[in-house]
This record gives sequence, structure tokens and C-alpha cells, in this order.
Amino acid sequence: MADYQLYCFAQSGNAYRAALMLNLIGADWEPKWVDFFGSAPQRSAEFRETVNEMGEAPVLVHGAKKLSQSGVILTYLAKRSGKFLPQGEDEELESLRWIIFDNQKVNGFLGPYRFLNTLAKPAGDPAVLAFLKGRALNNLGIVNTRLEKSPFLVGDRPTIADVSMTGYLYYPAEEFGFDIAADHPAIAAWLARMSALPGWAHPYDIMPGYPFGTSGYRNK
Ligand SMILES: N[C@@H](CCC(=O)N[C@@H](CS)C(=O)NCC(=O)O)C(=O)O
Repeated sequence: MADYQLYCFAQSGNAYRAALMLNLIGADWEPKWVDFFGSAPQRSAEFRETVNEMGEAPVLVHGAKKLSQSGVILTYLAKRSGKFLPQGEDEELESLRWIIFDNQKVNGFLGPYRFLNTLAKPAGDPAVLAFLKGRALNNLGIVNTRLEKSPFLVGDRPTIADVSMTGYLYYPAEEFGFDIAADHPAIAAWLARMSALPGWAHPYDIMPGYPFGTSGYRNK
């Protein structure tokens, strides 16, 4: 058995943060596919009792530990590996600040928007979609402005704040109906810097669930 198991699925940008981090630190890990849109185990009483009481993916299993919330998982892996770890109190607080902003207001809006736009049957209410898109674009603009000033969110080197922020940003533009990278040049340049890191991989290549409805991978 691998050192780490990750409950995840290919369409989840929330889970991608954890999968990407495991890859970037060179961890020995294996995915446990959550058939989120099919049998939906995350909704079962058993999942909530034995895996995650919050009924969410990702969940990282490491020995007897089960961790949920991608920000917690990233913090744990950074502390264990010493990689992508913010250094000192100022950096720690700054990194946490961007992780919370990301979870709530960047990928926190993009994820539900993409779900209602592409995956939900029937698609979401147009007024809800317009609200989520407006919020997401406003907040992507804030991230873009930040990345015009520094190569990574917390300065000159990548930290877990950057890993978190990648969440949904590598998924194809057609899944959103707008092109985040084309519309935000500083985000595009930062995404290129992140994808040049050793161990980087696309969500569809490292988490099962591609194509939609299967437990496969894109390039395997
Ligand atoms: N803030 C959480 C978000 C996790 C999350 O919402 N995951 C989705 C899958 S992409 C989920 O499991 N949703 C189930 C639900 O909200 O009931 C994190 O970063 O881990």
C-alpha cells in the first residue's frame, strides 16, 4: 500500500490541490476514487461516520490519520516534507490569508459555477450562474493584480497558497465558457511557472474519473 491515500475524483479542483501537492513533493500516494456523480458515497452515512463527517472530498489518509479540507491537507504535507512551506509568522499568515480567499472567493465560486455550467443536469439557473461568474471574475482580477506584483502569491517562491490557488484553473476553458488564462495575463504567466515545477501534472492525468462517468485517467 502507498504511504498516502487520497479520496478524490478528476473533476474536483478542491481535490486537485491535494493531488498536485502530493505529486510536487514526490510522495508515494494512491487515489481512492469517489464516484461523486454516480453512487455518490460522500452522501452516505457510512462515509460520514468513517471517512469525513463533512461529506466532502478530498480526504487524505496517512496511517491512522484522516485529514479533510484541502488547506489543512496542504499544511500537513508542507510541514512533513518541508516543501512549499511558508517561512516565519508573516509568511504563514499571508499564505493562510490567500488560502482562505481562494477557498471562499476564487475557486469557491469557480467550482460551483463550472459544476452548474457543465456537469449539472439540468444546468443551473441563469441568474445563479451570472452571480457566481461575476463574483469569480472579480476575485480572479484581484489575484491577477497580486501576481503582477510578485511571481508567486507570497513572494519569490511557491508556497501552499499557490498550490491551493491552482484548484480549478487548469481545467479546459470550454468547461467555464470563458478563458481565465487569456483574460488574466499575470495568472497565465503564474500558471506556466507552476506547471514548470517538477512533479506538476494536470488534474485529468492524476485523479481517476476521466472521461466523465468512468474511473479512468486522461493519459494512461
Ligand atoms: N473547502 C473544501 C471544499 C471541499 C468540497 O467542497 N469538495 C466538494 C467536491 S469538489 C464536495 O465534496 N462537495 C460535497 C458537498 O458539498 O456536499 C476543501 O478545500 O477541501
